[in-house]
Amino acid sequence: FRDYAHSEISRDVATIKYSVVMHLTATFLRTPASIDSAHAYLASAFSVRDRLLQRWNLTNEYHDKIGAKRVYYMSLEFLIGRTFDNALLALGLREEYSKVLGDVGFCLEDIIDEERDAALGNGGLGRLAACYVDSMACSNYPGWGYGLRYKYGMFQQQILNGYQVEAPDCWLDTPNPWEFPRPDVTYPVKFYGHLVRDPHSAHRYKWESDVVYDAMAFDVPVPGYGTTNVGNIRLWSCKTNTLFDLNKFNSGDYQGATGGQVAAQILTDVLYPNDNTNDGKELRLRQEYLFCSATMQDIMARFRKTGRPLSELPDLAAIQLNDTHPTLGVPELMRILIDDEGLSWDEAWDITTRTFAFTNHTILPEAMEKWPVPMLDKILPRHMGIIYDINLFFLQKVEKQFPGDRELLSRISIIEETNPQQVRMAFLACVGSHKVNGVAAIHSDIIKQTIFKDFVRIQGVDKFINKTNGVSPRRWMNECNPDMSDLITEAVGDRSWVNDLTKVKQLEDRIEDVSFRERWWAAKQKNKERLAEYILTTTGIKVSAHALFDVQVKRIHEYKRQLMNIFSVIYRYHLLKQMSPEQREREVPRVVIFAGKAASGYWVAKQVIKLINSVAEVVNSDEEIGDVLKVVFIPDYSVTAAEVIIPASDISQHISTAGTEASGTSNMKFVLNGGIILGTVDGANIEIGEEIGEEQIFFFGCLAHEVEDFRHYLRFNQPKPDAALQTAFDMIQRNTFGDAQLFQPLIDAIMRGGDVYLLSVDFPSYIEAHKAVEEAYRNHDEWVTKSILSVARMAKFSSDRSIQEYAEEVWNIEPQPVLNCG
Ligand code: 26M
Repeated sequence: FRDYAHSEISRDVATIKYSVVMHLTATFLRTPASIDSAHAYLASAFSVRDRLLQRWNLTNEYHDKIGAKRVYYMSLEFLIGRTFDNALLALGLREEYSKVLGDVGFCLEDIIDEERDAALGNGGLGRLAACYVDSMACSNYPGWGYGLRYKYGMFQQQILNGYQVEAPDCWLDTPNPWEFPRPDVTYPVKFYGHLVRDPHSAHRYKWESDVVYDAMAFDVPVPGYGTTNVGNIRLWSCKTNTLFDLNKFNSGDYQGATGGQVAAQILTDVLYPNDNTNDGKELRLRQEYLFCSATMQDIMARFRKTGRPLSELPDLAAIQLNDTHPTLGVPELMRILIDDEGLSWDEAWDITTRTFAFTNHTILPEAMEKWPVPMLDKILPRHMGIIYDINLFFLQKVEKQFPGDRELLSRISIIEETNPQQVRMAFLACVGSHKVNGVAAIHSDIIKQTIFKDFVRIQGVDKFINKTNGVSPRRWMNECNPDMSDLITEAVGDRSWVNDLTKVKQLEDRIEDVSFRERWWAAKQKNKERLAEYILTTTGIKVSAHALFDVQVKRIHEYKRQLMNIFSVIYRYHLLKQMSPEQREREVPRVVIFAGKAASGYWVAKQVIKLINSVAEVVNSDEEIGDVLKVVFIPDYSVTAAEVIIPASDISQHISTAGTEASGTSNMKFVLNGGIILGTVDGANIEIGEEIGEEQIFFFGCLAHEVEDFRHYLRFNQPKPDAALQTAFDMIQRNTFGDAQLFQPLIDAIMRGGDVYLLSVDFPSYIEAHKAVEEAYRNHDEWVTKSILSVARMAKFSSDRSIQEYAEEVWNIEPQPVLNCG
């Protein structure tokens, strides 16, 4: 047994072939006649997984043995995408598997395409969590992600008649090689019920309830690139814990006997498809609590095994809250420490606040999580009581610090005095944590000046810090852009940049190298051809890979202003129609590419998708226009689609109203792939500009500090659209893109709804910025220089840098590399 565990499974092609064939025959019951690509994928994946699980065991055994402090990244979302190719590259076995698959008649690229995305997230926040566990594994930090194993992930988007139609994401209908069920790691989670006071202690209660669900763990290995360490994401799946009601079963009521199971399943059935909105649904609250309770029980179980006193919990565990969604972890830990472990309130509170830290990802008012007190009180009576006490003690402290300031107390109270009362989860997370951070410099400043202003005064400014987001260079460069990655490897001398992005600096030495520059351009060209192919198969639209690829792909949301983009496309179409054929000939041909999902209940966002598709239909079939302008909406945007789209962009748009996009992370991905940004002075765009130089980025629009005045003005005054925007309105209203009535509400939101996102304000400078982009693109040499210089200066935006900062300034953990197998 020890021999197996401590000597690495052989890496030679013959052994790999043997293991793949064994899985084909023994795991999947295939005969040589019944092998198809689906099973070739599964067998290869299982053989890779064997190798990962061995390292997974070594990693966790080692971290336990040395008593390492671990970080637990709690997130309701992990947008993982595919794992197979990622694992092959991490293990350095891509060539070997390619050879083995070739020998049995398959092509690795096709086999990779058999895998379905793990789409357990909505967008930025979920993908960030996945990049962060990747960086923890690659940098050898002891850390785990904790999340939920949704049976249905992010819905699949179809476009029918120009409208978004949602279909369920049945990703678990085929075997999932990347999860490892752990039936022995199962915890009971209570709901509802009543409290019995402990006669011996003022703070202790017994919580009794018949409604108990079970949460069972599934472990997802996270391969570290070029290291033995393998990280872990532990996902909870919900089932009932009373297998079935024997009385009902014996009386023949089979349906009733399993009724509990049917109800329980629902808790982890489906991911809520909301992004930056909080719809306050009770089922979502129950999901959040199931998640928090199982996670806290698991962390405590691991801690108890060490035999160390409870006061040392913060020395062995750091817990990061990915937004407010896992905030019930705070009262849940308090409940365990007080009711189960018998600590005093003060001891428990000290341990809790030293353990938790909180990341805020948004300041949009509609995204702020609030739960009605009556709902919490009914579902989680003990936690409601604990939250009241947390609030009481906090307010008492503040009253002492600032005597008589009633206004202040009502502003900062965790309980909002509305009817019904609501629990402000951001305040609870803040009070329960020792550090609070925003996700880009501007965002961290804004939260200190707005939602947490009073807290800065009360708790001190040092508690509020910035941790600018980052993305994984493994997935977002090395994996998705092999040709550009080979060029970087050539400039650096080896592939070490994949785990140390500071090395891309050396690209600057190649800036004058003509052959290098040509190959750089050719790599982009090849990526554009790959995307053109993808567009053809997914939409049927033929685009020229020689046109400028202008890309906006992200969740559809008013604040992200896809509407402003499509208005500018309409205006461009108008201009082209005014031109003579000779004039049109001289224009830079352009393909405007959109993709993204709208939350199912977000009507305006869905109308924006319809408008984009209506414009696309008219423009693309206009023979006069031809290749000079094409408009494409790629359906079903996903991590895997992003891996094709992002490496192919010339310019990408990140055009949120200043102050509304906390950071953005795709902006980083585009630039890391040699693309240029057209964007507002918002989120991480600002820091990207600082790093790469203002000549490498096209900024436009008003600044965050000007927004309030514009909004105020527009509340009382009609917007004044400039001639260009008015032209776009007119064309829509003349039914150029079908029934104008469909789109009137979009125009009304600007002209009558106060233009909250300031389209009319920013439109003129947006059009000017487009002109500047076009002029720059005409100068081919200048463009290549911008592209190479940008990548060379982007080291800051590796998630490895973000994770190192969190590790040093928030979590107080250190890298613990597992030296090797053996
Ligand atoms: C809330 C309540 C109920 C159901 C779902 C939600 C919810 C889910 C996801 C709310 C917000 C969610 O995600 C927000 C998000 O993705 N924010 C983005 O986070 C990125 C990573 O920090 C930033 O780069 C983006 O600017 C920010 O919009």
